[in-house]
Amino acid sequence: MSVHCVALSGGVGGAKLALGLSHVVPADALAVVVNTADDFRHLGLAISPDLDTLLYTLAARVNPDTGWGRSDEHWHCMEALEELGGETWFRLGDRDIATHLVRTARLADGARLTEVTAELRAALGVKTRVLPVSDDAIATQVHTDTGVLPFQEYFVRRRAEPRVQAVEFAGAGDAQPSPEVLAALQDARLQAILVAPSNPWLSIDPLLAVPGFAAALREALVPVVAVSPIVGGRALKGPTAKIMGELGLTQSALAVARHYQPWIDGFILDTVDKDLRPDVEALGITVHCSNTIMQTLDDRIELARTALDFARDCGKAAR
Ligand code: FO1
Repeated sequence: MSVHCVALSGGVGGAKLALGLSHVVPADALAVVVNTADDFRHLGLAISPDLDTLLYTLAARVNPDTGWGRSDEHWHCMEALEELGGETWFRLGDRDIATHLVRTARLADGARLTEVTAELRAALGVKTRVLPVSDDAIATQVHTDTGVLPFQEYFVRRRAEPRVQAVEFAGAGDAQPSPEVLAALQDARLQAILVAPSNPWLSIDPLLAVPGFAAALREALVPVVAVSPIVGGRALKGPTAKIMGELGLTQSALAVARHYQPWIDGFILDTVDKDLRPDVEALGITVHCSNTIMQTLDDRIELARTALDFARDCGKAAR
């Protein structure tokens, strides 16, 4: 029997696990709930970076060098934009722009982001459900030593260099999870919820900041298992460890486990962090140690299998 699974994901790191899961879980039994707080309007276009990273990865059309954007990309539009003195700090490839044009037009027609994403997914031949956490706008605002910056200004334009003091998810408190997300979490066949090794503070926290999503997660009667995005004190991708330091946290997988402790049942530590096992278990969390570095497709599939097996074995903690 197939395992019914919901995965929570940000962009590049989450997409790797989602791809692994898509190889071991039948498409109708897998839904990936994706962060939308990185979304923004740029050059008049509605850009949803994490949703697109998931779609392109699952469609085997992602740029293998960056993990975001499309493979076989051309940059004629950016070159022409530069000539015209337009803004080029956020690199939009020609093929990628087509996605943003379709999304922008469909949203202007009144379609929900979930519907547009389903249409793009169908067009790209992706069978796995890719679900924005909400159809309502959520926008990460990063409070830094140089002022409050919209997420992409902080992350791309300023290369995540300013020191982070706090992270705010504007609009999240009033946002509703989409009906599709609630249905996935309330599906009687659901057996596991997996938290991908995405940035807890920038990619997973915005999901939890949507009150109806946090409530549905708490009410789900299945094990919630997180994969650590910190391995040997370093982030698998991006500025997670840097931000942890700036927020006054120890740069270790233990701090991630503490952050997730109120709502997870199991935690996958990389083997190099096996010495942290007793400290994580002392939080009331069941621990599994395995390789979590996903370099190849086989690594992604292996970690997906490991996480599903572990979720089945670890059960639901009494809280
Ligand atoms: N990340 C960059 O570091 N530089 C870029 O110019 C850039 C452009 C871009 C265009 C489309 C897209 O879907 C993603 C893009 N990203 C870029 C990645 C993205 O902004 C971040 O990785 C995520 O928001 C964080 O998950």
